[in-house]
Amino acid sequence: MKKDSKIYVAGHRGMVGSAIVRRLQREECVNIIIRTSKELDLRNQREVENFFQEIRPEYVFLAAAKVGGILANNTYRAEFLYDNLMIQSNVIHCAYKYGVKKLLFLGSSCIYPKMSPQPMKEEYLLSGYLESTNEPYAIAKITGIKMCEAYRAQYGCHFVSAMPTNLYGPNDNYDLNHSHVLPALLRKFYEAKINNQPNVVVWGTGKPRRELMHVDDLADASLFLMQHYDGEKFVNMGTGKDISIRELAELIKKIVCYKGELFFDTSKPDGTPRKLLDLSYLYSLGWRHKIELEEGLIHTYEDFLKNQAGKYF
Ligand code: GFB
Repeated sequence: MKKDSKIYVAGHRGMVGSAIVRRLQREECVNIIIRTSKELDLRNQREVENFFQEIRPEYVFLAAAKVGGILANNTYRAEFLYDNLMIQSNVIHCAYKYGVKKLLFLGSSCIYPKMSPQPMKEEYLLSGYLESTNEPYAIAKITGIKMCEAYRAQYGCHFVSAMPTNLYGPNDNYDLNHSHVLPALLRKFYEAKINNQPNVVVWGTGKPRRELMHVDDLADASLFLMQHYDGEKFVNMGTGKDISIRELAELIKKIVCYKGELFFDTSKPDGTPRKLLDLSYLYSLGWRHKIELEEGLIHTYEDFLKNQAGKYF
């Protein structure tokens, strides 16, 4: 990939896509192609065909997806399945049809079985039942992996898949019903502090563990794979360290300087008990994360205060 290559970032307005654009800009890439979902509905086969026929991108970062936390996944099951299947199928097929040199498909660590041995190796895929709350999303992402593999096998396409762990960072979603745990807790502790609320409600038991990777590390790893990896096997991407939801809540409480109590609402689902990724394959390729959780959390809270807090008041 060269600085003047035609690089399409699908999903550039999301947390992942915007981080990838920032990382490409740092590389002084001068031909980054982006389209909003109003300009190009990736669920619409004809629109995607017309876009690829006209623009002919050379490289594609497929970061567009319908994403959300445990409640959103469990509420909008049909949308999570349909939207993600349509987006990825249209983009992957047109990337083949219009000669894209290389495509990177981004999935999620929820593709692994709910009770998978930990840490989870890439070969554990499809070795057991999925977690029910995000099964539609997981099935869609597994299909994306298999589609990239099949297009490589039949047509020789240079399509690579990467499976990131739970992500956080600038431009995250802070809607309390649709977001993931980290942004939800940042906002909840912030609002509890400024409104002098006596406690903050944390969903579930607090016992599940999550591995949390800063999205700037993900963007760096994505560029690394696009430049240096062209294998059939998909690649786990993470930090190799996890934390319980209770410990995460305590850490965010400290960073926000909130003095009240935690209340665990066990009527809400815990979801997968643990989903720590095995990163030995990624490490063997030569990449490791740089941003540790506490440092990443502090920067993300600063970004929230600067760019997000005002939206809710
Ligand atoms: O981040 P999260 O929504 O998604 O939830 P998953 C992680 C854990 O945090 C669950 C708990 O055990 C939640 O019950 N939690 C505690 C909270 N308080 C909150 C809160 O206020 N909001 C939220 N959202 N959670 C997602 C999948 O699973 O992981 C997606 O549903 C995707 O498909 C994503 O794969 C990476 O980590 O459980």
